[in-house]
Formats: sequence, C-alpha cells, structure tokens
Amino acid sequence: TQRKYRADYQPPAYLIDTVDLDFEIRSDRTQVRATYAVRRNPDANDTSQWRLDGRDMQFLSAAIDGRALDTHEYALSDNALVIHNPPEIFTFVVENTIGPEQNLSLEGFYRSGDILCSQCESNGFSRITYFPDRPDVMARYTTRISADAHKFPVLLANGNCVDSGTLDNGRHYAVFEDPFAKPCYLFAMVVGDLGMIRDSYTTASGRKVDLRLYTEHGNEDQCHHAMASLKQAMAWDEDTYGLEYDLDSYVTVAVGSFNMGAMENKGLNVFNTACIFARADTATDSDFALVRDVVAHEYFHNYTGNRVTCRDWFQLSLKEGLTVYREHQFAIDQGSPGVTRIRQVRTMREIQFPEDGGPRAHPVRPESYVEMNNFYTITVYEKGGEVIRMIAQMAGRDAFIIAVRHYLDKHDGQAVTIEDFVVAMEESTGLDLAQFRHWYAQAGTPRVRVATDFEDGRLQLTLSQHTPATPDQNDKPLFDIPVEIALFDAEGAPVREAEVLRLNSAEQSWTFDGFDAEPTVSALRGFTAPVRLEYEQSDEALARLMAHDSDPVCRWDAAQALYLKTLVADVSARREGNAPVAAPELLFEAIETLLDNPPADRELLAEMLTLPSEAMLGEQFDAVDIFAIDAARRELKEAIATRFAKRFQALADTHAASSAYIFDVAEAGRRRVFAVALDYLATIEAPGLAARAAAVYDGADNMTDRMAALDALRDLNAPERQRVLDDFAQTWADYPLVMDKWLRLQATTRRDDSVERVRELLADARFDFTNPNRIRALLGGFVRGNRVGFHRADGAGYALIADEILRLDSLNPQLAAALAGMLTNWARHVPAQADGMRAALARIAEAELSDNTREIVAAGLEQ
Ligand code: HT7
Ligand code: ZN
Repeated sequence: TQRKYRADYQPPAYLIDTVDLDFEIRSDRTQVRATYAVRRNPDANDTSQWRLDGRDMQFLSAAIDGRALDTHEYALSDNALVIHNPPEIFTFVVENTIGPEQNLSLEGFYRSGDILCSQCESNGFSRITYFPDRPDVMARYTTRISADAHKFPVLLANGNCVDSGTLDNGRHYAVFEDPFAKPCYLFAMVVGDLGMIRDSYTTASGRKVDLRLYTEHGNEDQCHHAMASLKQAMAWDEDTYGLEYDLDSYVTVAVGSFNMGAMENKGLNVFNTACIFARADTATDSDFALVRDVVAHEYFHNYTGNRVTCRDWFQLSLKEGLTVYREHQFAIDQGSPGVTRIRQVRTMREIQFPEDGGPRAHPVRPESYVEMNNFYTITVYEKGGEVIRMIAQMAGRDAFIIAVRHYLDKHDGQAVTIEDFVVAMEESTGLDLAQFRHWYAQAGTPRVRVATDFEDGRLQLTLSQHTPATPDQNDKPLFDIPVEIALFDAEGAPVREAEVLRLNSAEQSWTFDGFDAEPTVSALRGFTAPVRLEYEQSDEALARLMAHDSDPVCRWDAAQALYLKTLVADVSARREGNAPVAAPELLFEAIETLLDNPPADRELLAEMLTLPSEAMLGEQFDAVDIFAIDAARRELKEAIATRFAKRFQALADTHAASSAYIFDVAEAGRRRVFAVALDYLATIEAPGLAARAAAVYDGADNMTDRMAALDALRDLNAPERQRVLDDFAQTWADYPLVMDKWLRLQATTRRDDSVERVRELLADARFDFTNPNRIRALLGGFVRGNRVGFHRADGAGYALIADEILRLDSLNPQLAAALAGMLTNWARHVPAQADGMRAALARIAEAELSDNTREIVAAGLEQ
C-alpha cells in the first residue's frame, strides 16, 4: 500500500446527496443493494472517473439511472470500483454480498459473539459496499435491514425507525432514516438477540429523548452506571456549551469484541463492553470512571465530530483533540478536579512524551501515513486535547466556549480542517494564533528551562525553550507556550497570585519585586502546556511546595520531583557500579509532614504517596536500564514502608470499608488510600499482611477493595495468594471482563516465571485469542505492567511478544501493530535490552506482514 500525504488532498470528483441501503441478512451471505443520488462536484479537478472503494466483498452489478453497466464502463479491482465518464447527475445502484458471520476482523460488518455489528471508522464502510470511503462525502442515509426474526430479533441502524414489520419464512425487517447528512464512517447497523435497558432525557428546550442501551441478555444490570453517565454528559453539554441533543433517540450497543473503546456513530453508538459494564462487585473505581468518561466522550462527538466532521483523516485531531478536551473538562467537573488533572498529566508524561521522543513521533496533524488505523495515537488524541486546552486557557473559558459555538455554527454539516478550526478560534476570540499553529504541525516535546536569580528583594525568572529533533523534522521553530506560575514564601503562603507567562521566543525574563526573602516558584501550574520542565529546585523548595502549593498538580509534582531526585541518583550509582544511594532524611520528613497534614482530598494523598512509575523514571535517562530502575524503585518503596509501617497500618485501618459501596469522590479516595497503604505493607511483607489481604478479598462488597487485596498478594509466596486467585477464577468464570483482571494480575507478577505463566495462559481455555480485550489484558498487561518480565535477561519476554505479534497479525492487524509499537523504543534502552528488542523487531520484519504492522516495524528498525 502507498503512503498518503496530506498535501495531496483533492476534493471528491462526485458528491452524494442520499444513500439508500438495503441489507438482506442470510445465514450464508448478506446481500447489499445500495442506491446513491450522485452529482458532479463543481470544485473537483478531474471528473472523468468516479472511484468507489470496496474490499473483501463480492461484486454483483452496477447500474446508472436504471441501466446495468457493461464491463467496459467500469474497472473492478481488489479494492475499488472505478466508473468511467459518469454523467453529471445520476442515480447509481450497486449490488454486492458480504460475509459478516465469517468476518472476525472487527471492521466493516462483523461478528462479535452472536451479534452482527458494524465498525466503519476509519475505512470500514468500504468493506460493506462500494462507496467513496472518505469523510468529505456526506449524505443522508436510509437503511433497510431484513433478517431472521428468531436469530436477530433486534434490528438497529442510525436515525429514526420509520417502518418495521414481519416477512415470510420467519423473517422481519426495519427501515431507519437519519435526517442528518453524515460521512460513511459514522454509518452503523447492529442485529442480534439483545437485552436492553431504557430511560429518557428531557432536553433544556423540553424535547424527550428515548435512551436505550443494548447488550447480550443477562448483562443488563451492569449497564446502569453507563446510562446514568450518559444523562450526566447530556446535561453537562447543555450547561457548559448550550448544546442539546438533536435526534429523538440515542441508542448504545455494547459488544464483547471491539478494537477500541467505543464508536460515536450518529445516534447509534457501538461500545466495547469494557467501557459500558460497571457494577460494584465486577468493576473497580477506575472502571467506573472509564465508563463515565468514554460514554461522555462519544456523546460529545455528536457535535464535535458528527455535526462538524473531518475533511480527511489527517485532520483526525480536529474531532478527537477537541472531544478529548471536552471529556477532560467533564471528568474534572465530576470527580476530584486535582487528581483527575494529575491523571491526565501522567498519561501525557508516561505515554505521550515517549511517543513524541521516539521513532514514531508525529505531529498532532500528521503529514503522511501508510495505514490510517496506526494513527489513532496518544499524540492525536491527548496532545491534541492539550493543544485545545492551551487555546481555552489563552482565550479564557467563557470566550473559548463562545468560540467553539462559532466554529460549530459556521461549519455545521461540513467536513473541515484543523486550519478551519483555528481560523474560527481567531475570529471569535481575537487571539493571534500564527505562532501557536506550530503545535499542530511540529512533532516533539518542547523543553522549557526555568532559571532564577534573586538579588535585593527582586526575583528574575528566565524561561527558555528548546525542542529536540524528531525523525522527520530537524530544526524546530519556537513555540508559543503558556506557563502559569505562582510564588510562595518560606512558610508556604502565596506572595504572588498565579499568572500565565507566555514564552514565545527562545529566552525571556520576567522580574518580580518587593520580597524580603527569596520566594519559591511554582511553575507550569495545572500543566498549562505539554512540555518537559527543566527546573532544578532544591529539596527544601520541593518539600515546601509538597506541603503547601495550592495547585494540586504542582503539589503532587513536587512530591514526584523529590522521589525522582533520590531515584535518579540511585539508578545512576547502580549503573556506574557504585553503592546504592539512600534517600535523604528530608524526603522522609516531607512524607511525615504529608501524613500529619494530609490534603482533604484523599485521592490526592494517595497520589502523593505513590512513587513515580518505572515509565516516568525511564524518561529521566537517555539509556533506560530496566533492572537498575526496578531495584532503585523497589528499595525506596521498602525504605518508606519500613519507616512508616505503623502509619500505613493505621491508614489501612482508618480507610478500610465501613459502609456499602458507592462511587463518589470521598469513597473512591478512601479506597485509594487503603490500596496504597496495603501495597506498602505488602512490599515489606508486614506481619499478618497476607491474612489481612485475604480477609479483605473474602469480605469486600466491591471489586476495588478486592483488587487492592489481590494486588497486595500478587507477588507474595504466601498460600493465600493461590487460594484467592483460584477463588477469583471460579467466582467470575462467566464474566470475561472480570477474568481479564485475573489474566492481567498474573501477567504483571514480578515472580520469576511470569513469561512461562503468560505462555500457559495463552493456551488456557479461559483465554481467547480472537478477543482484543483478552489480548490487551494478558499481552498488553505483560509488556506495560511487567517491565522486569518483558525485559528478562534471557530474552524470553521479547521472544514471547514477537511470537504473538506474528500469530495475531493476520487476525487483527490493528492490535498486532499496537503491540509491535511496544518494541520500537528499543534505542532508548541500555545495549543488552536494546539489542534484544531490536532483534525481536527484525525477526517480525522477516515475515509477511499486514500494512499496519509493517509500517510500525519499519519505523522501529529505521532509526
Ligand atoms: N472515533 C472512534 C475511533 C474508533 C476506531 C478507529 C479505528 C478502528 C476502530 C475504531 N473504533 C473506534 C473512537 C473515539 O475516539 O471516540
Ligand atoms: Zn473520539
């Protein structure tokens, strides 16, 4: 397949006003008859041919204005039907067949268990019928489905059901009309034998919307949190943006086999069950938050993505960045604002920064791709969201909301570009975003250095920026970077209100006057820009910020920086063959102060007591040594656990469950602190810990506390470990998503035989290689959550992953490519690990691969 370039965009040769689809679902094949009202595009450059994409289907016939086409009037290939010299305006009818029952590719019209469902973004519609599979061809759709009434009692497609009835031979049909023009990637249909929960929402203007959520029978009681979340999201979008839902019904279907979290098809969302199911005894607090946020994200797409969509797939962040930002603000308004933001920051630093500094670095608006499915990345989504956040910050929240409304009004019903969005922002807010546009065009994480000079009561603060080269871009321009700062005195009282400095040249200085003593600087408050801050603050200053900073992100970050200083020194010493470096007394004092004066927000306390992850620690080094990092982190954890064992016992006691499960900020915070305390106690195998964890496991009324107990037992040799793991497997055997937790637990154990255990589980009947959730739990869990196992010195971890990527590639190339991506950062590792990872990539490269995996592996080997 060829590489596609953003610069090569050409408008479509022909436009389609209406699409009529007729699906006759039969047990062997599904017959498709598609009718289009077509007209020549006045803006097109070449209209001598009309290309309709189409793959993996059987072509039957094509007709223009009722006349069947002769073979010399079209050309048919494996991936397209090209019509020669079409008229100016015409009705086109194409007939084909597809085989959804045999399609396990999770694209087009495919089978998930006993359900047949569609997934069209980005290019799945061309696996359903022949069509110009590009988002700038927008049409109004009517869909008729007929199927066996017993096997598929529920028939669903986008829009309103305008007709339905029974047919001969036990069959039935339904017809749906979607009044909004949409690109084909938002088309959806689902048929199955489904259970349903139902509710309604009355919009601000008084319209009643029918809300339905379908799932396989027996799972209905796991769907109520998702339904409640949908109503929260609908109300939030009205209250915050004044946006009301625009159809009479909003239908959601949860399916077990799905490659991503969910899909925002107009009026008919299809979800991964992992992003819908949440019941106290089956889902953790993180699952509850995930469901809430993904449900909201898909709902928000109805405006930012569906009403105004992308002109081409290079513009993906137009809808994803903006919708991620809206989701983030929603999550902040629902949960603990500080900790919600901290988690967003952590995702950027631990996952996006490495992508932006590795061989796959690409701008938020990429310039080229081979396989579009490889570009649903953390950069397009999360960095895209951070870019929007910066615009909102510069405009002010109210002006930003007005600007988004201006953008939506101006482009309603259109397929547009990121540039159109930025222009709309400028028009409405008056901001000059000329320099700011680099955030969309340039890959790489800018580094912002902070230097201070204090003299005669005056503080000079100097900020400078530098962005390292990325594979495709050497000389980086200067970015426009908002950096919020505040100043505190020695007691931690604010001496200067927070303000946003705009760093838009290589180096700039600001002077602040009138201090008796040097103030402490709190910088990049709330993570105002997706940059790496380089600021060498003293331990004392960090301890002060850790105790007093009014911004939870900086308060947490000060704790992280203190831990990191100790850990980096220790890892470096180990690397150089020197004696390990012990933590300074000041670190323990800072923890003691924290325990004596904990923040009211319990989740923040838990976050501040959690050491930086291995990923975060790895980011501090040019050459990552997994084993030195693991040893340093583990020993610091042991030292803290030993010093504060009694305090952690007390924390566990005071934070143990005392009432029935409820998902709210206070209770989730309590459970987090309980889990962190248990984790520290497990690190030193505190007396009675295993029995206590097992008792928590046995007595808990919720999965969060149960998982805290299991996590504590995970690496121990105590007999309780196997007992609870076996009990878990037995209790939850019929709950695949819960069994994913069981798989993940074993994949992430630090025990020496974890590679062998993962191999065993791959062959276990409770594992299913065709299901992406199982693979993400077992293999994703192993690579991301078990660095010591994955990088095992004998190379067994790399061999395991390479084997499974090769096995998976023909079945699910999108997922195989994502797994292969985890090997591509090899150059960031010390030679022993780098060589092993590279060799695994090279072995994969020798095989015949999908375009998806080939593109990733090639980028990984080219460095
Ligand atoms: N817009 C959705 C993207 C998506 C997707 C992309 C490729 C292959 C399968 C997929 N399923 C869903 C998800 C979202 O961002 O809301
Ligand atoms: Zn999205």
